[in-house]
Amino acid sequence: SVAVEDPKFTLQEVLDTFKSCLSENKEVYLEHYVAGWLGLVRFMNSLGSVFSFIAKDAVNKIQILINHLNGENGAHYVTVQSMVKYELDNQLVDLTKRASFPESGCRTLLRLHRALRWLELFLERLRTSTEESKTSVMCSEAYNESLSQHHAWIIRKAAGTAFWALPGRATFFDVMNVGTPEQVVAMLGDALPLISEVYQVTENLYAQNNILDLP
Ligand code: 1PZ
Repeated sequence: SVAVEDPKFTLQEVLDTFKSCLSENKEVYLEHYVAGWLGLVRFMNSLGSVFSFIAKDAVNKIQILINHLNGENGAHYVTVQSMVKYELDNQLVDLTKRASFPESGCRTLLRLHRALRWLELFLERLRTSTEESKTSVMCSEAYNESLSQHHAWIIRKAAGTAFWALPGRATFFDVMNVGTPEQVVAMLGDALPLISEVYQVTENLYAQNNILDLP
């Protein structure tokens, strides 16, 4: 597991990455956003192989964004704001159906953005849960309230099946590697407003540009 490879790996570090995402004038740095996601994927992989099909899709999308960042137009991809402007101004986004630009930064990031909302809802449930709470229930409730609305039936079915393989609350807290349950709850209380702000800034940007439904 990740915890064995890197004894310093904790979910706190991952969530802290999202802290560095926002610039003073509330722009979202793509480099840090991507780094935050890579950390989440590492965490997800440490939960077991059942989640690897989910992690694989996330990794594909992270890689697409890294390629944009490292590409010849990388300077336009420094922030999510500059990315959206650059791709829209230059007609590099498929707006109605997937055709010429299946790997636009805008449509790719939108998928991670929607998943971030799931994460926010799930972690908030975890934060306010009790010892008796079931992670699978918290996870599927959060999913049904967010990401599932964007998924086809077959994906929803597969996701629902994977949720039942989630470790219980106590194990989940251990894997986070943050400390006692009380410390986990406190950490989540600190981290969630930051994730929420990154989500909201991105959501507003996409809404203003009318690109919340990119195919
Ligand atoms: C800790 C437990 C993990 C539960 C994760 C809950 C989310 C379930 C999502 C199931 C996604 C299944 C695989 C691929 C789906 C893709 O079709 C979609 C749309 O992309 P497109 O087809 O349009 O290119 N991909 C996504 O919605 C992105 C999903 C990313 C999931 C990341 C989960 C983050 C986990 C963090 C762990 C703490």
